[in-house]
Amino acid sequence: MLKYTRQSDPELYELVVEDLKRQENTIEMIASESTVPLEVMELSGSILTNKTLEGLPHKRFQAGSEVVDKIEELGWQRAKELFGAEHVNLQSYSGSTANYSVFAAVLDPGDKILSMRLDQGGHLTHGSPANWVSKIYHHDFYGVDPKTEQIDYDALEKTAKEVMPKLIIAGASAYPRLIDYERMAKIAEEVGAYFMVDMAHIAGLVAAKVIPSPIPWADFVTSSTTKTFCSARAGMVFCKEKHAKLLDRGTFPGSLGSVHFHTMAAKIWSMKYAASPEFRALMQKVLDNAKFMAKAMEEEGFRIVSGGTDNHLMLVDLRSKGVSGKVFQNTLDSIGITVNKNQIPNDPASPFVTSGARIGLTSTTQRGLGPDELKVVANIMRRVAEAPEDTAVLAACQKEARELISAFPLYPAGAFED
Ligand code: DSN
Repeated sequence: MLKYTRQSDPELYELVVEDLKRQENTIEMIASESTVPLEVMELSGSILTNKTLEGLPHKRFQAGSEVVDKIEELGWQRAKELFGAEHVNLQSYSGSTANYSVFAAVLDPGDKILSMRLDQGGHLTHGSPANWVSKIYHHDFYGVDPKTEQIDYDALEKTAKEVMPKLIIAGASAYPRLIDYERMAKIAEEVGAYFMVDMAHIAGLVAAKVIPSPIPWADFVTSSTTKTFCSARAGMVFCKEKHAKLLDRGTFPGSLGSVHFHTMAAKIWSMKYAASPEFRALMQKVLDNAKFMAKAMEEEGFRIVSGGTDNHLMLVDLRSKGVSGKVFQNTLDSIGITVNKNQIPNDPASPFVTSGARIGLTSTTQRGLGPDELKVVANIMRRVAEAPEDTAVLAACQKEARELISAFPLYPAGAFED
């Protein structure tokens, strides 16, 4: 692995090896993570990083584009076929810049956006006061019903009719339920708003057709290509053909510069992989494992926000255990399980402390963990939550976690031999 860096910069090389070991020894349950196939890693580090170009195929601003034009066009073909979309732009560097491309495409400063509140499951780039987007556009928010902890569509509709936003955003980073895209599209149509879905977390599940797709309902669908799509650290945006020019201009020159062909190639490889029966089976297992894990956590005395999950993640309310999300995350990390602290709806605790944790099943499912192992993980989580300062309990949990994960290699043996 990294045979040139090993020679020229051993200090940096050793740190990368250290993180490989950490990844190998960790039960990875951060919902936005996945383990990329070796081809994704290979292409992300390929010679395509050398090419500087702006613009679209056959309309570039620099020379030497004849090969990468073919690559980008291959990507369009695969992406449109995989997701059943009319138009795609594959130039986004991430899920965040995918969102910025759409804002640049359809919004003017001061325009109104209606999106899900961050502390109810939404995303920073959808209008959190902490994000620069909130300085440019006016934001109103919808959230979840306090009883069901699922999106309150009636309240959303009422707010949309009062506010008359130019853009309504669906999609979240911590929402475990399916979203009613049809209803939201109708609301958007009634108030004359564009409808955008950020499917960053669920793109792999959508590609595998194991949950419903937002593509038929939305004007724009944005995504990162990490997370359940299990590909490069990059993004993509789909839209209806009638918005194609707007989107392409919003991407370049609207919000991005030159194209990252190395990560684009990795995404394009993943479009082929995501169409395979193997990927479909993997995504079905992710769903099954998430449902199983939610039940296992309930059996260990945790409350699952909204009573379960329909996707790859769940939100766990930790209050019954008297532990904060911050302590739960840090203590689990110390014994080799990674999750992230997360606010639960109407959380009395701050985002830095939180009363909840978000747990995702993509990475563990990729490694091969199933119900037998997840039952053990849920049991470890209970013991850690109930005794986060008991060093004997933590030592026993660390040993069990390490033994469990060591039976499931991160990558095949010899994958990184030179
Ligand atoms: N959006 C953040 C998350 O869901 O974890 C980072 O990708």
